[in-house]
Amino acid sequence: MQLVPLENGHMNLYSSLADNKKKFAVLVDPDKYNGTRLIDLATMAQKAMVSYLLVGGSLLAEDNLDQTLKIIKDHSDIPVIIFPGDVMQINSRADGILLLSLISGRNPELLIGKHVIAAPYLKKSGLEILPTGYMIIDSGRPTTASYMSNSMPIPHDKTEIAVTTAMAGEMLGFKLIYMDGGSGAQYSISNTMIEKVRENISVPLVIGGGIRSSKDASEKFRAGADLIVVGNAIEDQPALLEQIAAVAYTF
Ligand code: 1GP
Repeated sequence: MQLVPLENGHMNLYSSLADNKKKFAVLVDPDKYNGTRLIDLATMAQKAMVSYLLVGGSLLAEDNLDQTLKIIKDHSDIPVIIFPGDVMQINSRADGILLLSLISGRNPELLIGKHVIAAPYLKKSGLEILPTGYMIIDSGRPTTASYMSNSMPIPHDKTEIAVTTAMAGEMLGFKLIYMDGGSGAQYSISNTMIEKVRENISVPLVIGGGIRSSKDASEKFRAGADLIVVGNAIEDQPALLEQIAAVAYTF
């Protein structure tokens, strides 16, 4: 993948995200990968030409983010995007950060409060900021994301709520819409919901949570996802990484 370097040396992630090609990101939870396991993952991701590595988590119990980013950067040149669960997860070793506003919820801290606290640090970080309308969709069981956000997810079958929320997010100026079942979701977001949201917005659509096979990934791409994010299934079965990367390149 060809990325355009910016003046500050970081890559222009948004242009790559919006180029209408299907993308695949592996979610790296710093609590779950370290040492050889992380090196193996970075090496495998490099070989399979994974589009991005997303690093972060709704709750990090270990203080491993910096070391995780360092190891990844030492072993691959895949663009790294922070997927922050908190303002503490800002780190200049990455290339960019999803600046998430939880538009599915009504918790003001996650809509704007944390962003005000983070803004000066983000400005200094040199990270490319990706303003993201983040939507948690109920996917069968409470997840860390749904619990930690202190907000109610959009019900799995309420497609019209997802559509109108995503539309409002785009109108408010978010550059990406990320619909997430949450890490470890029981089932992934329905293809119908993805199709309808895709029909009604024009910014890139990110889908994650509960994707456990290349067949699942393929269905989500076909329904209209531009970027698929997979975490848990690859932690359990690393070989899936190559299979899903291959699927993304068939579109
Ligand atoms: C969670 O979308 C990501 O925020 C990935 O979820 O770990 O279930 O793949 P999984």
